[in-house]
Amino acid sequence: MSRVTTLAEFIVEKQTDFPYAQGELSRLLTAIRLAAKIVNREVNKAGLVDILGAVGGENVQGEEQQKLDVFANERFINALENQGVVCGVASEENEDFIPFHSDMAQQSKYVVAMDPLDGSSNIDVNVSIGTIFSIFRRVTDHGPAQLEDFLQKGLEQVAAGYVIYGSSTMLVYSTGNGVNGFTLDSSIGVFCLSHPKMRIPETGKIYSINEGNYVHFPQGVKEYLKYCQDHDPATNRPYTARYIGSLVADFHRNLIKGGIYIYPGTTKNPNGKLRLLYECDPLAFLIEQAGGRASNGFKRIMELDATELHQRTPMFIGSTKMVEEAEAFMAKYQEVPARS
Ligand code: AHM
Ligand code: MG
Repeated sequence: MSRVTTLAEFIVEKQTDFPYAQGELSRLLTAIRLAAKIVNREVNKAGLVDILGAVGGENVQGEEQQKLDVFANERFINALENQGVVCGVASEENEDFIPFHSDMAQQSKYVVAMDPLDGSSNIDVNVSIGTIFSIFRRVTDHGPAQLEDFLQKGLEQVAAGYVIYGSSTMLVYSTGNGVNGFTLDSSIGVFCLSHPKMRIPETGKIYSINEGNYVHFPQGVKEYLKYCQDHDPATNRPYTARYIGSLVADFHRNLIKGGIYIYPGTTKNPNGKLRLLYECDPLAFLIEQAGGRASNGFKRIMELDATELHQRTPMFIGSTKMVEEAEAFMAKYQEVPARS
């Protein structure tokens, strides 16, 4: 039997990449790993809990049912707070960031921005969902986290990753030295290295976008979609459309197979829907680490200024050549997004 590398072993091995971190980043990743397993356990029984909780909204223990995204948020925050590995967390679920006050937390070097359960509208229909996280080194000296610790450019990320709760559960992350994917062996509760050194194909055949919003799209996106659907065997067109509506799942598929995911600005929402700090920046970090590209149609995602915790941005992300093609259409029709 070939030797299996567990995520725990891998994190310790890679600790030497960050000699200045004195194990802090490793402990942080360990906290995320633990929370991911707990959330995975709940996600897997989501349908069952719904049935049990259908009468009066309580489960068999008489506990009030919690929405899974709230549960995931609490688990990740608790894991990070209990380990004292970050001085604060910003989450999609909380309007303000949460500063931590323990002695250890106040001394720690990092903050985490996260979407604890992305695509949660898909839970009820048994479609893959995910957790996305981004790790920054704090800019303040010590004490509980401050807003400026979070409002950093994506370029400043120390690490980023996601967990996909799908047909199997995977944790995919990067500390800036390539991207590695670990699949949870649920029989032993251990994440095992299954996708070492992930690379996105330079080009692909898949485009992912919510075409239902077509009428509101900028002209550049409309023209690019026409291009995707044109018949041209030399460039493998027409491409194929795949859209789950669960960002992590759409991203994960395109990372492995090659493709482009677009959530553009629209006439109704010029900055699109996705959030810069905990959805776009971490996935941009990963895609670049895997050899791909991410922009708002004009500018690299990781170079965008962060001015608000829940700021939105259009996003074009995936195989380098496909993103460049889409950007060329955007440039041709020059519709610069509201925030650039
Ligand atoms: P959420 O953070 O409220 O779950 O919303 C984010 C989700 C992404 O997972 C997905 O890619 C996108 O919203 C889908 O949006 P739409 O339904 O507009 O296509
Ligand atoms: Mg989300």
